[in-house]
Amino acid sequence: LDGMDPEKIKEELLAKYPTKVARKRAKQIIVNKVGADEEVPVIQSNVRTVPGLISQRGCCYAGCKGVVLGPTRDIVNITHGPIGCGFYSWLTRRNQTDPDTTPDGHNFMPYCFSTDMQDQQIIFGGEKKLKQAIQEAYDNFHPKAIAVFSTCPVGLIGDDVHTVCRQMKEALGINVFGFSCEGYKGVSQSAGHHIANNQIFKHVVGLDNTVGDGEYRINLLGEYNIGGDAFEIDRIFEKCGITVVSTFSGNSSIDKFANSHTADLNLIMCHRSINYVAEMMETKYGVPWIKINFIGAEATAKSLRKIARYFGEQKLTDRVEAVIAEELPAVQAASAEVRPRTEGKRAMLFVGGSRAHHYQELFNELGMETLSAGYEFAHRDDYEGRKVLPTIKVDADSRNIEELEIHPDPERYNPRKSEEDLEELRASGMEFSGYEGMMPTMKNGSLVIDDISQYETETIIETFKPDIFCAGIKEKYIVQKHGIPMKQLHSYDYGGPYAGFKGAINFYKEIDRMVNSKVWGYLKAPWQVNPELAATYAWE
Ligand code: CFM
Ligand code: HCA
Repeated sequence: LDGMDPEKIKEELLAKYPTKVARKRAKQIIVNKVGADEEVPVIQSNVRTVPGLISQRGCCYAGCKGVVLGPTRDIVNITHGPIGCGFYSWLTRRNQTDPDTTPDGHNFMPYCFSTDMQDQQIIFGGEKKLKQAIQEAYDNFHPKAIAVFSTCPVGLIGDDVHTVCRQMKEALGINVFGFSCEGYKGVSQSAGHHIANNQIFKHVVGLDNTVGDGEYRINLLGEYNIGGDAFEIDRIFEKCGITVVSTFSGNSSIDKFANSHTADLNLIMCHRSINYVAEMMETKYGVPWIKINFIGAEATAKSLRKIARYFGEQKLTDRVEAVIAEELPAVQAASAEVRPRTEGKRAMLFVGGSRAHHYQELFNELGMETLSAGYEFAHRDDYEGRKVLPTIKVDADSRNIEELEIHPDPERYNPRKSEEDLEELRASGMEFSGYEGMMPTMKNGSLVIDDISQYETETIIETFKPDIFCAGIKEKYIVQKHGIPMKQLHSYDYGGPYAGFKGAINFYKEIDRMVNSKVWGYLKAPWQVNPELAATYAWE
């Protein structure tokens, strides 16, 4: 941290807050310290934001409708609520799709479906209008499935979306299911992920038992095809001879969800948003899961090797090694080209629930250090790693995993390796339910900040003057006005893909361009040019 004392900086960050707020934030602003056996300090997370602090977070509805179900191309996703919720969750996430991969060519993503709730429905109830909307969507599009997402007013007025969905399912003869993902539930998007996972598991997974072709059949969980990332990952899988049964949920389709329990293995990329599906699929169908990461060329190679190790066949191992050997030279040439210009630069990352960690891989490959990072809504396990028990049972609206029945035909639908095989893999250092958190991989003294506020963002920018700051659209212009380049790691600023080998090359070029642009140095606020204006703009 350039010789600055991180504890002092933490003190300075807290000094402006009232005592009670400072006490709370102190538990969420942590100076990292990695001890023996990857022991790291406890960080408070997944707690309510203090009212008045300007947070980066979104809502439960965003996590359910936007994040988990949004990238599914052939479900008609109807927002039950006032039009704004539907409009602002309409394609802003840049989850790409390839309609050619659905036999009937269905792609409803370019549409924004909403019941457009008015005063009338708020006062007299919205169930009738919801029924009409489902009917109208069916008549116009003839989809295989319709999903309904509840916004805040639905919970407040007590519309029973689940009964409406059940009735319409019977009437139309297609799958219709609802989500009680009212925006106010929980403390962030995270509650919405959980609700989405539960319902998709309950209403869709397991409906089609056909075991398809492919020697190494996997599901890719927690990858959402932002900026086309999934297309690059698909390219790599195809070269390796690995068959993707279903994704959850980049470029996904309802039929593939329904068949996903027949896969041999679940790969989890964004653990935060999808771990619940993995846990439930393991309990009910015996599909084990491992954590992988395709952000970063090294991480991609490591993940491919991990998959090969799970299947334990020389043929796959050889193929994976051949693919890595074929892909890496171009990546290494690209990093050698930019590294003299990026080496030693400093980054800060404040994003969601997994990218603030995963993208540190790519910065490492550029020789850049991450001074400070944090998630918007992740839980302690995402920060502290395998030392912390998964938080599956403590989230909002949890389904009790112990209540899940095991599939009646385990011979056919239980692809789990024998306990002895799994034990052997574990003994060879292979993790199953364990995974790495952000803090054990970060340097001592780096500042880890959960649910960072706008005030804290501005303060650490002024203190450290990082070479690049990564976050979302709400932070973008504040950061740029400080004369610091800002890269959106949600939407990729309309670039990408950044996953896999080709993605890494794209990212190197982009970051090189950004951290070496002279334009930021020319940026001066009016009061920096004319000091007499300072009084006019003063705010304290
Ligand atoms: Fe997972 Fe995501 Fe993320 Fe996430 Fe998100 Fe996203 Fe994100 Mo925005 S599922 S936690 S809720 S990786 S939408 S694709 S970019 S905040 S870091
Ligand atoms: C969400 C979606 C979001 C927002 C991104 C941003 C995304 O949280 O509802 O703030 O720029 O990735 O699109 O995380």
